[in-house]
Amino acid sequence: MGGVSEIEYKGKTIFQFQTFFCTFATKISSYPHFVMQDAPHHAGFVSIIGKPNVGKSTLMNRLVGERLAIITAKAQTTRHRIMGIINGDNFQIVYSDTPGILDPKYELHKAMMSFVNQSLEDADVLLWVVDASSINQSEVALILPRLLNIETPVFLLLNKCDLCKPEQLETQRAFWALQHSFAEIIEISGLVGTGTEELFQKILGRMPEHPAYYPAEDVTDRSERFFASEIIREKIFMNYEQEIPYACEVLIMDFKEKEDIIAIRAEIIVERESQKGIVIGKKGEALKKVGIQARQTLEEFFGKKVYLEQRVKVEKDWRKHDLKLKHYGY
Ligand SMILES: Nc1nc2c(ncn2[C@@H]2O[C@H](COP(=O)(O)OP(=O)(O)OP(=O)(O)O)[C@@H](O)[C@H]2O)c(=O)[nH]1
Ligand SMILES: [Mg+2]
Repeated sequence: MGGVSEIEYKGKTIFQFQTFFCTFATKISSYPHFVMQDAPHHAGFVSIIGKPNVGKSTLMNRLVGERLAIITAKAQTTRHRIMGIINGDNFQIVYSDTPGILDPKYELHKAMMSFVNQSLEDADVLLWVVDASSINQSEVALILPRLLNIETPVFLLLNKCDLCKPEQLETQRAFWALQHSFAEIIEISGLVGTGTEELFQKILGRMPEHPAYYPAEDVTDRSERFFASEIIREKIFMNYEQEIPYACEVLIMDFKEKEDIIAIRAEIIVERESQKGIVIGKKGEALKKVGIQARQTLEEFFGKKVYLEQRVKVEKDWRKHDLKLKHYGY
């Protein structure tokens, strides 16, 4: 089940973190086939972009079939580029979930937008997700200029179609067709699964002939510590209102996996003393609730019992400090 193993391949050491249902491994730059295959192999990168809250993370989880990216009803949930990898007999698709595109207001936003830019550069296909249940002209001005100088095919995805009447979808389709020469315009619902099989087939049809980029067992490029911090952050987003979720960062100070339990020590960083009080709550009740919810999801994710210790710490205005952000992995 759990544990870390080392694999030696052509002088390179690949570390594998094995859990109940996921395998994480570091990328090796060009990963050749272990097995000779008759049919050509196709592989490529697919980046999922769009404004905040349109359903990018929900879609990636659906396409990968794992709950990799955290999802909440609040905008700006995702702060990093997270890869989700699927493998078939003759293909590998490396999806990237990205933070929602916005006008940066502080350094954290700038770092988030640099992750978006990176994912635009290396994509073989771009999935631009929009919320078809609410037309928003501003996202055209915000996102379209980024696509004008790239030749990558762009699929415009009319997401949340489960919330739309057929006439509304027709209006949306006509509106978006006028904005750009999209390779495809497809109605989908990442939540329900409508249209996602058709989408997958169309993505597969665009994958270049190429060997796999990652070992076939890999599901993501991210570490177990990363997912632990994201799961705790998800519960913070769900339990607090207004500025609190945005002022919080979660650092994993310790991640010790034993045979029957994982012991995790997390620090929740806030920007001000007043926020610390709110996060902890009266008699520690608010933080306790976050802890209970996080532990439950962590146990589901890692397939193991989890002992979770949380502490809240103030790092004044961390969102505006380059150095602190670098230290936190941005
Ligand atoms: N009805 C419906 N809701 C959806 C669909 N896809 C996502 N949602 C909901 O929309 C909200 C935002 O979903 P996310 O997947 O977190 O959106 P995101 O684009 O990743 O958001 P950021 O990370 O903030 O940029 C959540 O409440 C989802 O449950 C869909 O197809 N239909
Ligand atoms: Mg997201």
